[in-house]
Amino acid sequence: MPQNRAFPELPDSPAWQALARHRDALAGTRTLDLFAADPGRFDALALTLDTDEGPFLLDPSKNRMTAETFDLLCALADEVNLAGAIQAMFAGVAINETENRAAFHVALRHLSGKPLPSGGVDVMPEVRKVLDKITGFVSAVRGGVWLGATGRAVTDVVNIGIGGSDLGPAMVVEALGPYGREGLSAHFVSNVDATHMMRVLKRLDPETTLFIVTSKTFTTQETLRNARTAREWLVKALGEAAVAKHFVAVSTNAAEVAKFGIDTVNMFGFWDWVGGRYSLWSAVGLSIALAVGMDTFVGLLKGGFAMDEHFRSAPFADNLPVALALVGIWNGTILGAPCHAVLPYDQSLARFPAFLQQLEMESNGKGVTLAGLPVPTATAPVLFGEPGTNGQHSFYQMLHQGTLPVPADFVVVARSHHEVADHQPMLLANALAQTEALMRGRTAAEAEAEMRAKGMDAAKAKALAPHRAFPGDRPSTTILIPRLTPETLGMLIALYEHKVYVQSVIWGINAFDQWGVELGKTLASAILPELTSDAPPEGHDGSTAALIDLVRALRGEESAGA
Ligand code: G6Q
Repeated sequence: MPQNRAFPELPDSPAWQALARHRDALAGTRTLDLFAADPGRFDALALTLDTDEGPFLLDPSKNRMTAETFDLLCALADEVNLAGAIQAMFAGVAINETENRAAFHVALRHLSGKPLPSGGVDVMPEVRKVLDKITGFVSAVRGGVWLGATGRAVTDVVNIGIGGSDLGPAMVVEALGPYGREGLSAHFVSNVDATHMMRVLKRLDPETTLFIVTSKTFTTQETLRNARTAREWLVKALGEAAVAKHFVAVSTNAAEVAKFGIDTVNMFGFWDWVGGRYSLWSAVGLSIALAVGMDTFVGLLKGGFAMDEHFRSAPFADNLPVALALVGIWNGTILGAPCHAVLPYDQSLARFPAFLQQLEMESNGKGVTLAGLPVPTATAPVLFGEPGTNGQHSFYQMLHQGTLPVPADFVVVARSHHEVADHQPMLLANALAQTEALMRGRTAAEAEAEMRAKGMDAAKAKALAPHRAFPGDRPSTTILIPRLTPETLGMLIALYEHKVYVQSVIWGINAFDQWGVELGKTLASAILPELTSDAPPEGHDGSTAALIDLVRALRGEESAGA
């Protein structure tokens, strides 16, 4: 971390204050020195979880932290009763307090066969009923039994949804690409910008296309607009009667599904205790199951379940989600890093950072505690990322030499589904080298000596040295996955879900609501009719009123000229 930044003030509790003192004591220490002082550092700090493919490993040792740091962070977890919060989650307690409901996504992948009650009612029979319905439907579609209105089998599935009803399934379908089947493609349309829909429809044949309208509420403006456009496209080609064979719904709102014109026999339900961004494990994952098959979808659930069992039972010191969360608290809240990069070294995980943007920033981008008071610490950092090695040729410059500290998670996959020539060793070498370079850095003297050794004249080498120096000591965590399978992907997603929950408990905030998305929606509803009206826009600030006028004028010119 750049050393010239002032550390944030921390709350006045014993655990936070102990961490503040520890932080000050560690301030002059470099992570590399910690390795030099303790040859057993990696073994002491790295955590693993067994999988069929080999160990799933979390290595936090390249963060400026010691075993004592973790002990103090665990004391903080005890101070906020994290153990009780984890228990509450698995007991189906209404931990989403502002909406008075459970956040019970763990039930969706609870494969033990045992009951899992929430509010005294075992939810598993309902969960299994929907899973059975999905299994039957997937088998009918993939087996060519479910046919379109003209008797042809489905070749393309289009998920129409947005936010939590899009990002998870889209990310997983891409991640599990190697498990997909020739002849059945999944597409995702989310943006209300017609360009998104049109680009997808252009490639499709209505006779062989199945639309899944995925919306928990079935009132989401963007999704309903897109669904109507898709419906019009289909009806134009095949007639009204075709809708029944080409549209299914995933929702909790049967009345609105019926109103849209989808027979609720073809609706796959879920429950209010499934939050949008935690819903890919539910019927919201129908597009996943169709794209990669039911066995693969169940494999994903198994991976999530394995991480759940670990999370609820492992002591904090050995607990991967807890450790990942504590590293984030240390780097962000305690050392003051405002950003966080997630860098998957696997092209299949290209959408993982986008998925995490929602998971982390919508869950924990909050400024008010559960008690309605201002949060006294920093909460969710700005999260961004791109797959390596592409990111290296883009924004890594800032990670290495910028003035803002950016702790990073390197998600590294050892064995590829495409072991072609030496692509994979090259990818892996880059991943490991980046983590090493970020920590090690290079002094100006080293840079100068290197240039001199290559024959550069002394004055030029001296002048260039500050530009070619790297401060180093930039924190990173490596998550090493043996191979990206349904199970290990499920583990990875659940790892981050639980990380987010742990952090929310430490910050005292609700990870499961998203009131911050409401205001913009309300104002958009007010502006929409104004864009097509002649009346002067009312009740807006000067900028918004002028922009409304200008947009009207520009669009008027456009239609006049069309
Ligand atoms: C996720 C959010 C949000 C939601 C979308 C779509 O946690 O709640 O992203 O998923 O707004 O909502 P619907 O599924 O109701 O259309």
